[in-house]
Amino acid sequence: MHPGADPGSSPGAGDAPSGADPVLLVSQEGAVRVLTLNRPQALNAFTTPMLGQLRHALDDAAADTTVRAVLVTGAGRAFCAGQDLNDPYIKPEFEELPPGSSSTGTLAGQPETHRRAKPKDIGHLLDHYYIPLALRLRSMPVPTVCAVNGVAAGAGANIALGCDIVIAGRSASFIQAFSRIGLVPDCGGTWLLTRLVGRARALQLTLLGDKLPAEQAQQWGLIARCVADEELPAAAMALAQQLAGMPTRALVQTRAALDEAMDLELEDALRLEARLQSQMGFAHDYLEGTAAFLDKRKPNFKDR
Ligand code: T3D
Repeated sequence: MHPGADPGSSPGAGDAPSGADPVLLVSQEGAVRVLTLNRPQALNAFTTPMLGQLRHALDDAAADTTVRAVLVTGAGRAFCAGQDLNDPYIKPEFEELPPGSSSTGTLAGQPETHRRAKPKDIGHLLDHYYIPLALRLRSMPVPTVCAVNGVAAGAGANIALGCDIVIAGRSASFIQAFSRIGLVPDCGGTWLLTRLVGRARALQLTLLGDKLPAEQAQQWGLIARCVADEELPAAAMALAQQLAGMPTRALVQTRAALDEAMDLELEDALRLEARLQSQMGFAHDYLEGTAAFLDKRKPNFKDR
């Protein structure tokens, strides 16, 4: 697929051949849309078709008014190992040079040959797949939960951290794997990590590329919760169902206000809160929430 093509619209490397397991599973439990990354043989590493499908599935969830929360998780022993390094979009390619040319691009462990790397702008993958995906996730009109069921590396870690509430199994871990292969963090890692854990820890994670176990990730404030592996599916679903029963529009505006407040002076943050509170005050869910409290009954929230 070429940059600019509609992501997810045509098959490509890593896509499921017809009859094979789909690379993304989509299901619904009540008002919770569940999206499961499904390439367990490659630790759910992202291929371009998979990235396109994930984005389309988020678009569908956003457009479907029966959906009031989204739960993202992975099949098998990993959440996601980041970009599939075999994907032709980013895999380095070399061309042989005629004898006598100056040799470039020889890789360690390979015989000395005359070859050079073919120029390839791997940043296109970010422009056409990861940036739209990360922005889609952050602007979902419903709350998002990520159940990290195993290792989350590279873009896989940052897609997880881009969700509103991240809950991980005890055996899960987070790896900013980019520096290990000569890349810089992407998929929002620079923005998210500095906000979540501060500059010192963000630098430690991204420069060293070491594995951060889920328990430590929780202690650092990188994720919200860490539970026993066997409790993860039920705990993540309970969380998503709880969010789905809450006043969706107020939750989503809260996310937006928290993100914006990071870059605001106190007075501007106070004024933003007042503006949003005015809007919420006219909405159904505020009237319902206060009426239910006063009537001592369970509220029935509807706004999205
Ligand atoms: O500009 C751009 O567009 C670039 C965008 C980049 C975004 C990124 O995400 S860059 C970072 C890419 N990810 C990585 O570098 C992580 C690579 N994987 C690993 O380091 C390790 O697999 C893990 C630490 C995640 C897990 O290790 P372990 O020992 O539990 O599993 P394993 O044996 O390494 O992997 C199991 C299989 O999954 C294995 O295949 P095999 O040998 O059984 O056939 C392995 O090759 C495959 N796999 C794991 N990660 C990837 C992968 N295959 C393709 N791409 C992967 N990223």
